[in-house]
Amino acid sequence: MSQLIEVKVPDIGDFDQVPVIELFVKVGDTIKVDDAIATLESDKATMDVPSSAAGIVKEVLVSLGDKVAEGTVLIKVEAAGAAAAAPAPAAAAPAPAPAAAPAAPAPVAAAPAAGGGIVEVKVPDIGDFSEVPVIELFVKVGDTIKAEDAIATLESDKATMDVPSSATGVVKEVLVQLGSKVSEGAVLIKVETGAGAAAPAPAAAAPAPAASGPTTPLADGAPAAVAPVVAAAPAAAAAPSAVTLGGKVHASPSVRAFARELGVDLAQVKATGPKNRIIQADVTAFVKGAMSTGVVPGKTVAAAAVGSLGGGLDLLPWPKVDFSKFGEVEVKPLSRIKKISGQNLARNWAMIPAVTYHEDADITDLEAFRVQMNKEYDKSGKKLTMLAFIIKASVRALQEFPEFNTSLDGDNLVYKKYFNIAFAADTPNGLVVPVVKDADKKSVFEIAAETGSLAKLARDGKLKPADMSGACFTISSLGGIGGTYFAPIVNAPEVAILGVNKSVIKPVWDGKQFVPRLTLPMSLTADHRVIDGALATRFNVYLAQLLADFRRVML
Ligand code: CAO
Repeated sequence: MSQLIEVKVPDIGDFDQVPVIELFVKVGDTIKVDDAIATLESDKATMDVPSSAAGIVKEVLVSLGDKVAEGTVLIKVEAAGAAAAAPAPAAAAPAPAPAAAPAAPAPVAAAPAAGGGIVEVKVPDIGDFSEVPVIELFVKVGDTIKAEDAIATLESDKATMDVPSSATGVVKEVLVQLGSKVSEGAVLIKVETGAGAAAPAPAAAAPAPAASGPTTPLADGAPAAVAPVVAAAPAAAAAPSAVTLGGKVHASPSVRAFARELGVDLAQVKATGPKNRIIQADVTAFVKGAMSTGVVPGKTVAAAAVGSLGGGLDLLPWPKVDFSKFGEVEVKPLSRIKKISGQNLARNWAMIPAVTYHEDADITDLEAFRVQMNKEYDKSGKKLTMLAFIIKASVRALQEFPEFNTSLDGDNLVYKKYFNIAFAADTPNGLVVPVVKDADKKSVFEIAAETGSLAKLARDGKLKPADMSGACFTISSLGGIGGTYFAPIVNAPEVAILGVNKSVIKPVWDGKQFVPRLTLPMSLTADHRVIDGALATRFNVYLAQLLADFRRVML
């Protein structure tokens, strides 16, 4: 039996009215216990609020920028069953944070220094945690740092904490390394402070010994904040090898975990969040840019099969607009086909330096022949389509211009000796691209019959993966609809695609007079890495000649 569970802001210590700076869930999302729901950020701390419930998000009660406090309901979750319910005792009570995060930013231990000297920056009170691994180190010997600069990130299996410096000065010693396990009081670094730049420690007593007693509160209450973040840290979080650890970056623990999961070096990611903070969308945009360009700055996306180095697209994140502010809207999910083809189209559009070349083919005689043949074969059930003639002519053109029947494979060009021609088929669920295999060995009648049956399978959603694979060249025919010219997107790893629109009678000068000719508008898009403009135009001219006098196909 399902039940609605309210996920609330847990005890966040002294903080009140903290703005929501990131929201990770939307209605309909399936979430697990500990999944990060939102990031809250005050001027002193950043906190990820994890879910206390598993199930489907039914309501999101906050928006970006909303100010929340302990007990504010963030989302309502429909639990799949009792087993999926939150560890929270009751929906009415504030969901406790899974980790015993410090109730408020704990003051950083800073050994005092008078008028300059060596200050030890220690792990502050981090609540119940001990032996917490250092997963990021932001400073090295010689760095000049300011009070509040992040020194290190500690991460247990339940919480992630940035430890800021309590001192301004020059780093003289770094006493921990990645993977070191630390507890409250452990000295992380020693900082040489200049006169007046020292930590605002109360007295010029002797420097506190390493791992000495309790932390010393900052005398002026300066924000020596440890970000008491309760993060959905992955179990393997402490494995720093998964990430290229770099310079100082500002990101919430969940964003760090997300980046780590994808192998992204946050130092390479452009921040668009408040106060130059990296948000999840920035990481996503970085990965998309890297994948679409094959270029990974610093080569730190381990999963990407990268080509040569160069500038990334450096795209802005996709704009998030609340359209309902401007009028009534209805949200419908994209079809599965659209989601898959959209990704392919985006990659092909972004990665292929494509140029589209236009040509008109005079199909007056071909159309007359087609109409005549269809009359003659009327009773046989056979039918010739213009698309089938175009496929047949294209095969001949591919044989004449073998570069069009290739695929790029790194620095090699793979020449195909077979002629499988794909055609775009419009279906209620989106565009699919079935393939006529070995079109060189088939008659125009056979091709017409096959495109007809493949198009029907496409419309009925019954195409199998094998029906859509192995293409050498694609034809996109909008001839049954209209249009004049368009710029089709190359269907990678093919190197060219032919688009055709509706044929129209046009006046054509025959040397003495204008004569009406049935003209087929052709748009050939080719990958310029393989096919240059002269070759593409020759291909188009040749194809137009074939269609103008189909006897040439036999030559
Ligand atoms: N000029 C003029 N008329 C044409 C024509 C052309 N270039 N091509 C087709 N026609 C006519 C046909 O002769 C047919 O007329 P009749 O019914 O009188 O015979 C009519 O238009 C409808 O043809 P059709 O489009 O249904 O059939 P087809 O064999 O030409 O095309 C298919 C089949 C599957 C390619 C087509 O149905 C289709 O889905 N086209 C859309 C492809 C598409 O979306 N491309 C865009 C991809 S990029 O976003």
